Amino acid sequence: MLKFYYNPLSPNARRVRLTLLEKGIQFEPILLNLDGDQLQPEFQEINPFHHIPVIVDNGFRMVESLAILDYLEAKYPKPAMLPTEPEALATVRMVQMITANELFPQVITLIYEREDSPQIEKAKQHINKVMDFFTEALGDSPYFGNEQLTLGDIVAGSAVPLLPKFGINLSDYPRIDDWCKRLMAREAWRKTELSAEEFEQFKRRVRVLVKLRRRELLRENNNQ
Ligand SMILES: N[C@@H](CCC(=O)N[C@@H](CS)C(=O)NCC(=O)O)C(=O)O
Repeated sequence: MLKFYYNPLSPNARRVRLTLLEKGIQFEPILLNLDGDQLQPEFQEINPFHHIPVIVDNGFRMVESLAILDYLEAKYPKPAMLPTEPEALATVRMVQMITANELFPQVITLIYEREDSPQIEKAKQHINKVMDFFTEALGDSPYFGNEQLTLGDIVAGSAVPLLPKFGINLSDYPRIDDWCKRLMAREAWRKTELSAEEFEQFKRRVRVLVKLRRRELLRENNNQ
């Protein structure tokens, strides 16, 4: 059976978990606490970059959530979650990459930086830009690029619904707000949603991981 290395607090792992649930793929969940267990040699052998999510399917090991989603789509094509029409496919890809490259780093800033830091206001302004872009990309469609749920919804839908918890009001973006409500009504989203306590735990875990990452970078730079 497909093995899935994950932690329920991880938004990147949630992308994969949502896809597995939406496609009805059977899997064996393997929990990583991310308390240092990801740095142990046994896990580094599975992922030398010590990240979750990872899947192992029929002995084939995959890291990087977006690559895993493509694999799952190709290997388990029903229900189809990638449109084939060029503009629709491009919309899905843009939404995935913008979530990963433009939105997610700003969410990390909101979690990590002090409330009075000028970085917070900058992060919020950038997030507003992303929301404007997403509003245009969604247009009148119920989902990004399609009438049915796509891998764009999976990726953006693991991050955008968290924004109100950071004081970003989605009612300023009515189409995105409706889209979020549409997602939250789905069983896969309800099953993987974080409780208030888990959300606090997630923020604490992010702060620790960012600190560790910064220390690691500093050590690498000093060794150069
Ligand atoms: N680009 C990777 C990022 C994965 C990632 O950053 N995972 C975090 C959890 S959300 C992690 O495992 N962190 C542990 C660590 O950095 O040691 C992906 O999309 O899969």
